[in-house]
Amino acid sequence: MGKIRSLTLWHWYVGFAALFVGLFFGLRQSLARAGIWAKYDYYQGLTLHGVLNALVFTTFFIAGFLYLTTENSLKRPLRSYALAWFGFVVLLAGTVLAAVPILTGRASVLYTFYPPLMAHPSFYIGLTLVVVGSWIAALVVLRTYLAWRRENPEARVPLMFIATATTYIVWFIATIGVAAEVLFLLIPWSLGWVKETNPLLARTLFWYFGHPLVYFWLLPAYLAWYTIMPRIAGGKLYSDPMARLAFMLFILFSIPVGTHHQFADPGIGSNWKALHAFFTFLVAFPSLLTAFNLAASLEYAGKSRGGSGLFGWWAKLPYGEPVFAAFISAMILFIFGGISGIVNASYNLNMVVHNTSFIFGHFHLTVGSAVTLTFMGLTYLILPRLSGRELFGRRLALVQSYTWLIGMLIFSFANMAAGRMGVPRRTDLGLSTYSFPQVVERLEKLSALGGVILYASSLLFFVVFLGTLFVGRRSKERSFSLPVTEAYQTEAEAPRVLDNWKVWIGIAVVLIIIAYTPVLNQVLEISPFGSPAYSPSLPVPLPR
Ligand code: HAS
Repeated sequence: MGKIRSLTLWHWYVGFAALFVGLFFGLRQSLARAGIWAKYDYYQGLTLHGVLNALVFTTFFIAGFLYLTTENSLKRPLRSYALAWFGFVVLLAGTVLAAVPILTGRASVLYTFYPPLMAHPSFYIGLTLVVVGSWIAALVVLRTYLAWRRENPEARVPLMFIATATTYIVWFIATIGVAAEVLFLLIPWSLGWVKETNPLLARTLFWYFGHPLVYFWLLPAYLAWYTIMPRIAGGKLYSDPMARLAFMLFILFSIPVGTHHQFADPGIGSNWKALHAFFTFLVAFPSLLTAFNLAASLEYAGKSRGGSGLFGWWAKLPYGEPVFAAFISAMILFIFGGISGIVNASYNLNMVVHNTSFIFGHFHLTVGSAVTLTFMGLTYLILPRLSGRELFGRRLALVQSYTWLIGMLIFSFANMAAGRMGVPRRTDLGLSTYSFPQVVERLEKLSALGGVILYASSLLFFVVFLGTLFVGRRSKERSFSLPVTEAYQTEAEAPRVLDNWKVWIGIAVVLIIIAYTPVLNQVLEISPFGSPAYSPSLPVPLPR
């Protein structure tokens, strides 16, 4: 099992290095929008922030973490380590290829890289390699599962592996969309082989990928909340079968919903947008199941720690334990992230909030909190085990989680309020000619305050991270096993169909065909719909 240590750690080193740089540009964004520290290339900074945090950090962290959960849940070594390391090298090479043009100002296309914004070809080729690297990681997990299945033909799949595999299934189906966009549209266009590209088709393929991408981020956090958090809280998971059902529903509904990012786009019929809106409400359902299951698990934990009454258990939870502090803060923030997601998904309300700062209020509560803060909590749990050192600065880690909670509440609520007044996202407000009521100025200052608190909180995280690696007290044992939770309602009570991948993947494919055939058909019908290239960073020349 020792080989897993360096494999996971190296993925995390790269992931956290990306986060470190990306978070600085987050601070710069919030200060620039408030007019406090405005002089810099806003779009280059926004691209660095989005790509490094949302794409690079998450992919490396998740790949490293899911190797660990695969070994832990299946209780066998990966097949094979050489392939896993090869995947790491491909991921790294892709990251470097994509990062160089961003850093040199030749790929200021934001993390969604919508055409007609054009990047240097190296950016698209790098992203392709990142996707290929993640497929290799998924292949390693698949091969390990198949070997386990051969050795254990009758065994139930452990919940931790259900979560691991669901993450990669959703990811694999989703990345087919972005692979098609990049390979057939963006790379030939950026290399000058074709003069124009089709922005609507590219956006549609991107969002086929882009929405399930958010569940690729979320599901490893759910894995931690379901299979680790109840034990840390001192209890058990309320229902294993309900958790399995939630993961299977994610396979069904993560993908046929992408058009909810395109409600304002022309060329796609409102009936099909309404169908995607309907599926979006269905994809919120497994999260509602999760909220219920986890709240019940926390209630059991609080009661078994001596809490009583309707709310007395709440006070008994271990808020002074850094891992729990990070998890519970992430979960509380996700309640607001979920509510704002449902606002976004409502066709008519979306018209009010689309392309406003409400949207990044939403996604900082989701990927920026539910996911990132959970990953930080996992680091507090796992880094000492992998490094053989005790967690450095337990108090700092506690302060870090709660300042993230406070900073994010200020940041996101300020931006959601400003968004409702029409403040745009992805706009250098310092340079824009919009004029807003004075209250907006105050909200932007409040958002900057949230940004500063968040940045300070992230610095604390890096102090704990590096302190644990280099100066943490050496602990006697080094362990690669995760503290896995037991369940009150166990897997034995779960119907067998909840482990049957073929059924769920099969239904998912049918739903995707129903949701996407008419949409793609309409988009292609109004093609060719070409556009030449454009760069938002005006002083920076186009790549060709
Ligand atoms: Fe979203 C836009 C709809 C979830 C990320 N989303 C975005 C963007 C990002 C993003 C990055 O329909 C911007 C993309 C861009 O750049 O343009 N989103 C939803 C919906 C959900 C949702 C319906 N989003 C996420 C997650 C993300 C994420 C998760 C990242 C990880 N989102 C949208 C829509 C848009 C959008 C539209 C397009 C907007 C536009 O116009 O551009 C749902 O999955 C949310 C369901 C979640 C819940 C919450 C469950 C709560 C739990 C915590 C329980 C807590 C406990 C603690 C138990 C229903 C599980 C104890 C507490 C006690 C009190 C006891």
